[in-house]
Amino acid sequence: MSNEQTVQLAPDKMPNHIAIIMDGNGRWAKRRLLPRVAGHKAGMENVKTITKAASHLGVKVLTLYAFSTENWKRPADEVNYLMDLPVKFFNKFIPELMANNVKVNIMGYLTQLPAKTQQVCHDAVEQTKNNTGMILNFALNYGSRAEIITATQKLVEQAAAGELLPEDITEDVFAQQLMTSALGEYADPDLLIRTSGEERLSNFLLWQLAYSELVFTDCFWPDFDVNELRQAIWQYQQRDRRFGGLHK
Ligand code: V0D
Repeated sequence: MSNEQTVQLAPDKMPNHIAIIMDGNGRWAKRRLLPRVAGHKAGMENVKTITKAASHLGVKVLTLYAFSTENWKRPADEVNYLMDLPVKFFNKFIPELMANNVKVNIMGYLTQLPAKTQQVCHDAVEQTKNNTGMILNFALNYGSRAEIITATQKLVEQAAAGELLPEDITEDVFAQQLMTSALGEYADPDLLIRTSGEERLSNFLLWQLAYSELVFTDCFWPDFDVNELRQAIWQYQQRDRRFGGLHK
């Protein structure tokens, strides 16, 4: 990867919402003959680096896929370590999030997480709720198909109560039931980045990524630095976004 040079970005074409699938922590560790959890720890440190960089670049929302509903299939000790990362993250980084005016949002099926993980997530949202800068949006125990099913269940409940007719269900009405509705006008990512060479969505934001630009890099997440971020944004800025139409 050519991350020696800093690419020139167009300030008027910055993506408002960047979503990242933070892949490759285990492979980063393996390459260094370290245990997988050392990769997760380095990955967590990099969340701080990229949060700061994105905030300084003027990004409005940074969504990070931290733990999927499928990650429970990993060995128990690895899952236990992962569940402690939000605690470690906030103990270490809350002052910096405050200094950078970053507001934390968390989406996912949080009630299935250990009580202490839920508590620290709740505390972080609470402590940063009056910050007016970038939204740092963690997807935790998140799965996109489950999110779409939950949204559908809520709409069917409204319909069964006689509060909603089939023809009332528009894209906007449906999107209001998704977890990203908390992000308001920036609910849909402009740019999705997946690190570590895999080129698939893995049940992440299937509805919301309908018109997003996708950028894949071979870089492992702990090595994905500010210059890698700038290069991904540069790629985004070279593309011609059409949103299904013929012209912007
Ligand atoms: C491990 C790379 C930050 C991906 C980043 C529970 C895999 C490091 C958080 C975090 C994880 C989550 C919620 C929150 C604050 C911080 C995190 C997990 C994994 C899974 F409110 N990094 N991080 N959570 N990794």
